Amino acid sequence: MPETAVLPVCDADVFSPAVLREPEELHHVLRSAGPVVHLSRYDVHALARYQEVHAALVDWQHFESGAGVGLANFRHEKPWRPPSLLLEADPPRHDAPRRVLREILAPPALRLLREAWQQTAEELVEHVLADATQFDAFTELARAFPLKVFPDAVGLGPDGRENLLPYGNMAFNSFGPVNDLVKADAHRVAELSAWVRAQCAREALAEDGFGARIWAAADRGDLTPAQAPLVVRSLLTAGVDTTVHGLAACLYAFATHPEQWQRLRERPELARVAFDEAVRWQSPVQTFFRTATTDVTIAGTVVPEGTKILMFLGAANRDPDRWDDPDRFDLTRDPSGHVGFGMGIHQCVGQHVARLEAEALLTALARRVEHIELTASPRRHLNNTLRSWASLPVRVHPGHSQARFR
Ligand code: OVM
Repeated sequence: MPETAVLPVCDADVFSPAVLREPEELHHVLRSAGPVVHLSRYDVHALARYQEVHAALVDWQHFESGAGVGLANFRHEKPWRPPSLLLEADPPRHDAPRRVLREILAPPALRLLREAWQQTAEELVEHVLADATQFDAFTELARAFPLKVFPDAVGLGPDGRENLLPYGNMAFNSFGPVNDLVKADAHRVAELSAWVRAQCAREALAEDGFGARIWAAADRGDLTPAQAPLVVRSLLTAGVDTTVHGLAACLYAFATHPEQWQRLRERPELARVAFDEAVRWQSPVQTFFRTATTDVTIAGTVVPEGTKILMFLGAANRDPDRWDDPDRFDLTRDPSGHVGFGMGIHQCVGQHVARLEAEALLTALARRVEHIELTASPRRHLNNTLRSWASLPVRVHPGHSQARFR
């Protein structure tokens, strides 16, 4: 019989402000400690190496999502909202909602949006540059652009869109412990949830958006009428903050790696690779949990049935055993295989939407900007799950449009 491995223990608060602000040191400690680490403060197990994170992500039979993908165990604790039919469900319940949303957000279904989004990106960049060459790239670009295109694509009405980011921020905080970040927003849970719920109704949605297509799936019998609003809710929960902070990761990467910006300007078709490399490098979604469905052995350690397992996507995405020079943001590497969008049956269903947004914004910017640099330290916004931003002060040198862009 193989010897049982000694389980390393880490007593750090992995959701403390210091860790959320700068997680790299903790990631290094956890990867070095062993393939599985007990986090004594929360009594959960942690995976931070690429191999184990990847293996857990693709093994939904042993690592379930239905007990919640946050710290709270839905077997014992009442969730703060009805569980997501996608994120917080396992096969077979997960399958129909997933199939429906996958079709609606697949590349062929997005082709019609491409030109309009490119145009919107060109106008936004033009407008920002006309105003100033120094600005906040987080608020003016990374935050502004998704809000210009995504709510319209869903078919949301005009009122209350300012609730989208606060709702997403709340949802992503809710995967962590009930710390100060969660408490700070507690007074808005009812109001924001009610607004989101109202937007998910058929009557609230335009006739030609993602939302209407979800309701059409219910009309065809591919979803029940009770499932449709919850699938719309997934779009509103997972589709805004993620892309905002993903785009911010790109802009931060380029502002701090001028030679990579030159590479993108020379070859704008690298925009999509650049986005994936930025997602690998920053991992906008840092962590998710699973729950062990049986006693499960991970690298020689038996993890008991019912244990919450915290997967550090950001640590896996910089594991030196998987990536050469992992801390480098580098457009010449192949970032595919990163777990920033997860992996397996729950892998981000909106990733093609996110890539399309990134491609539009980055190419519009590359066309007009020769150089982008930080003018002050960027400010992080702290969230229990998202590696997020408050500001990204930059100066740009507008350049002449290059021939290859015309
Ligand atoms: C959801 C969902 C999916 C992915 C991420 C997420 C808040 C939510 O289905 O509601 O984060």
